[in-house]
Amino acid sequence: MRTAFLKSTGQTPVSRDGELLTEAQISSTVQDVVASTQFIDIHTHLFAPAFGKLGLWGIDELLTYHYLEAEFFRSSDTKPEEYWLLSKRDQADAIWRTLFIKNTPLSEATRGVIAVLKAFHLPTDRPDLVEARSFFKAQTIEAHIRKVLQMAGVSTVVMTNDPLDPEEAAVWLKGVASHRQFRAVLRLDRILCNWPAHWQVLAGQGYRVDEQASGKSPAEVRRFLADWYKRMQPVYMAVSLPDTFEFPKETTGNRLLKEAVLPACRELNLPLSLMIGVRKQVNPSLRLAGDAVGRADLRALENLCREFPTNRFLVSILSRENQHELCVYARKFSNLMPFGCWWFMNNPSIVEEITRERIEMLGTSFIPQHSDARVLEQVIYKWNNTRRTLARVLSNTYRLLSEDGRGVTRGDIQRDVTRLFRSNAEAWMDLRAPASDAPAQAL
Ligand code: FIX
Ligand code: ZN
Repeated sequence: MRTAFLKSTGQTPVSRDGELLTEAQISSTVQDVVASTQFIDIHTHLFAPAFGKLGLWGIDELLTYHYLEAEFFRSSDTKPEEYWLLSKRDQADAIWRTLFIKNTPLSEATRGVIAVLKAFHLPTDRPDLVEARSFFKAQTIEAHIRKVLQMAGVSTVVMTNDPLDPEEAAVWLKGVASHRQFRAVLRLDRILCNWPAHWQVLAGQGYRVDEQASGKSPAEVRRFLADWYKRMQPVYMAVSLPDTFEFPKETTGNRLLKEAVLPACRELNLPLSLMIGVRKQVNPSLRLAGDAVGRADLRALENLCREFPTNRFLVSILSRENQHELCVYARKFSNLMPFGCWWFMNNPSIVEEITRERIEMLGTSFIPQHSDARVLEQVIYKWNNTRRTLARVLSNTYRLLSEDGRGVTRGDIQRDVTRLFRSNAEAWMDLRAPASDAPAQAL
């Protein structure tokens, strides 16, 4: 796919590292550097092969992505309650027929499926999925993962790992071999956002906690985090927070954040990822597709960054209306790292707007994108879209710099693209491949 990316831009010859680029060379050099640099994908819902069925891939999973399910219900007479009774295969057939045959696949998510089919030289206009299904059926997951990440230009995939998800916890508790290209994250939504529904799982594992998270509970949650740190070797801890998140505010979640999670992150030298702005289940009948977005009050973030200056906060905000103030806060707090164009933000028109604003206010001191991929092959189109947009934004910025009086070399561009898509993340978390493929500690 990246070769196709290069070809699609009608390259003029690019220059060597130290030579000042002519204006005509800037764009082609940026394209070449963006296309040839391997990126780190710092937030996904993908899983290493050892997690078996938790890892989603193939055409039926691509088509039943919750972004496409939301679009399907707008263009079909099928009611959600009827759709959920269908098999995965029948759901995929219904979505293919409705969004790709009866209608033109113009949305970002439908175009993404077309881009994946094209990347594997599969037909993109067939009335059915016979050929696509037989192609994916013929793949073996380990080789397929290597191929897909190579096509996407991604060296490292950061997962989302929930120690309170029974299916996933079972894999970790058995001991799971680490994978060279996958790193773990300790996801804390059930602890920080829904303690009353989940505290008994910790109690059941021997942690002396209670429903009010009183007494020794924060210390015991800290012990739980330390135990799962040993088991998972996460590169950061993470939580998704609603648009109504406030800090400070007397809540169980905030007490656990302050007395357990933030001290644990300092002790273990881990950033905490805050993903703020989700309005959960505004339409429950759509299930995973039923979440929406709300503008958050980022003074909560300001208070956290100021009150905990030795904690590092990786931050992605869901509302477009919060993006400019996130950049302002990043200028105030160097322990705040904005990352990605998350979820409803991950559309080329908005990615362009946000990335230009970030470069204008932060230079290269931010992480422009993550894929949030839930299905393996999505990284192909999500990262191709990012490369296409970033190349345009960066070329324009270098042209402005050149006009303002400072020449640009290929070496400059390589250093900047590497910082944006690799070293900013590497400076904040230990992304080196795990020591060996020995199983993570099964305590
Ligand atoms: O909280 C998250 O990690 C979100 O990215 C997901 O919950 C969301 O469903 C998603 O996949 C968005 O792209
Ligand atoms: Zn996500």
